[in-house]
Amino acid sequence: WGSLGHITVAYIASNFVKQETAVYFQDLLRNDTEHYLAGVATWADSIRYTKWGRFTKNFHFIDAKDDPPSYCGVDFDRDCKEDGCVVSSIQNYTSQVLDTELWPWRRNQAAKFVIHFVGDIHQPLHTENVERGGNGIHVRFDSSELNLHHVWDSSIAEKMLGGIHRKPYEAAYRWAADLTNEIRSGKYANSTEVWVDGIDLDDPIATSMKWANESNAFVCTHVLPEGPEAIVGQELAGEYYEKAAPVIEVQVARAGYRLATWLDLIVDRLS
Ligand code: DCM
Ligand code: DCM
Ligand code: DCM
Ligand code: ZN
Ligand code: ZN
Repeated sequence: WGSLGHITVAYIASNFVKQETAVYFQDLLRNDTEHYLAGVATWADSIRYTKWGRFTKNFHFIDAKDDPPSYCGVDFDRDCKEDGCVVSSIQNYTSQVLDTELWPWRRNQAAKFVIHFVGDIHQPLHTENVERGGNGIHVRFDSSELNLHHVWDSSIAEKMLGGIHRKPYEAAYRWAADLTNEIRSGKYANSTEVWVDGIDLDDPIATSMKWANESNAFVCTHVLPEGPEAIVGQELAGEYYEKAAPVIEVQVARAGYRLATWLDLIVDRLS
């Protein structure tokens, strides 16, 4: 996701975590405001192009070698690269947050990675190999020439919220409040149990592979419904956008709610 998506996921999570969880992460992240998760949600993107942060560049996605739209599916052994992927990274950095023998700055950094990667795994194109997660597919969106990955990371969400925002934190805060209401008492209220069914802190790989497969299934149905060739050069801000918007919404909502549950499980384990 772009900044808007990540910050929204973080604000949703802060709306659902237990009080003890909020206190714990406010301490670890050294921020006792309501922005303690949102304020670090994009940090992992800010370091990936730096020299010291280069090793994390593959941690944001898993490249499923599937064949959309006829076959979708992620396979950990087939698709997670030697030096890691979003699934192995959720496991690795979760275990670092849980390891109280590590230096606080390491656990602080690990928490920031977990907050970010639980968001990314819910972006369908972060679970797809075709054209580097759609980065190599040129499309149009409200007449701008963009790549398909960017459209799913940012453009669709920005259009949903009425355009590109000068203040992403404020836009994200409001979007998170809306989605929080939908989760608490609106269209997602009956889904939350299923969203966290089987979530298991002792098996982060199985847990996040479930999230990855669910996300990747949208590549066949909504991202590339007619395959990678058919979408090249198409204008996506019309009918395509109308079908994609609810997918973005549910994926951001799920990511936020699951992140809250994951952080609760971490704090339960530590106390
Ligand atoms: N933030 C922002 N705009 C807001 C609220 C928060 O840019 N309306 C950002 C600034 C910091 C982080 O969130 O990166 C923490 O916010 P605060 O300065 O309120 O602790
Ligand atoms: N940090 C780091 N490398 C270090 C020491 C600290 O990446 N050798 C982390 C700690 C925080 C982040 O960088 O997560 C920014 O820290 P601060 O907010 O204290 O500047
Ligand atoms: N990305 C992805 N899958 C890939 C390569 C990249 O999901 N195989 C993502 C990471 C960034 C965006 O695409 O969100 C742009 O990546 P880069 O700048 O590395 O091309
Ligand atoms: Zn992306
Ligand atoms: Zn990312």
